[in-house]
Amino acid sequence: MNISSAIFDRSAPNLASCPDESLPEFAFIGRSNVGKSSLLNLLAGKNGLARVSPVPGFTKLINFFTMSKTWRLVDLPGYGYAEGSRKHVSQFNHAVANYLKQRPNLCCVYMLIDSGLEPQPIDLEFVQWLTSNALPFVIVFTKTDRGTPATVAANIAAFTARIAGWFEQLPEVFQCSSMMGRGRSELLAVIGATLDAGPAESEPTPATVPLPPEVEPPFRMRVRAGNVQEQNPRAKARSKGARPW
Ligand SMILES: Nc1nc2c(ncn2[C@@H]2O[C@H](COP(=O)(O)OP(=O)(O)OP(=O)(O)O)[C@@H](O)[C@H]2O)c(=O)[nH]1
Ligand SMILES: [Mg+2]
Repeated sequence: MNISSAIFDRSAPNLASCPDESLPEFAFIGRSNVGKSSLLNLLAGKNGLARVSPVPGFTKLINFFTMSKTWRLVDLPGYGYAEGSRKHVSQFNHAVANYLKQRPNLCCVYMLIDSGLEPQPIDLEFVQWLTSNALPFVIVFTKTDRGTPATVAANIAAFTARIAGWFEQLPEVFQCSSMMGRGRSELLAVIGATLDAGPAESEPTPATVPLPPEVEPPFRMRVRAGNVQEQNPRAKARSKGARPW
């Protein structure tokens, strides 16, 4: 897929500040420091478009980039890293959750996972949250240049084994290394196929089985978003000791 232009549109602190809903959007989510902004730059073909940093928690707003004047890449703040006041952390988690759940032109979420790590509970929980919210997503294992091919393959196999029972058909799984430029064409093909197919084809992979009760929503992100009590009165008790994000 050819990208004729890649332009920063805006940084939004909340859903109300996002641009209009006229263009299809593809968003990057994952733990802080997993490589979301780097992957956005790789796909856009423009280093420095999104700001990259070794410091976790660097991206703090919802950042929109318009590609070829016809679709957008969206760089989201990561989860799993809390800096600053609880209020601040809660506010931007609220913004991310709102964006993911309420943006009608969001076509696909790239769920990024560090290929150098064994399955992390927080990533498994996030896959569950995406699934619970019926969001269309693909899984992208990042930083494949860092580990040996055997370690990368073992971590990917372990993660997919953990989530396999939740789906009739697993979400698509990709590998990438922004440092080595790996994975670009495969990930752009996801966008190309979605744009070609139109909205009807971008349905999420449905979960086949109800998620296990102990991991059903309220997901911690919802707890942080502060809207869970109406849905589940046990949420407040559960949120005690939850990760601060
Ligand atoms: N070795 C290697 N390092 C990478 C790769 N992708 C990103 N990095 C490094 O990982 C660090 C974090 O990258 P970012 O792209 O800023 O990560 P992020 O997910 O946007 O992080 P937050 O905005 O903090 O959530 C930076 O030091 C990058 O240079 C990769 O493919 N390989
Ligand atoms: Mg970032």
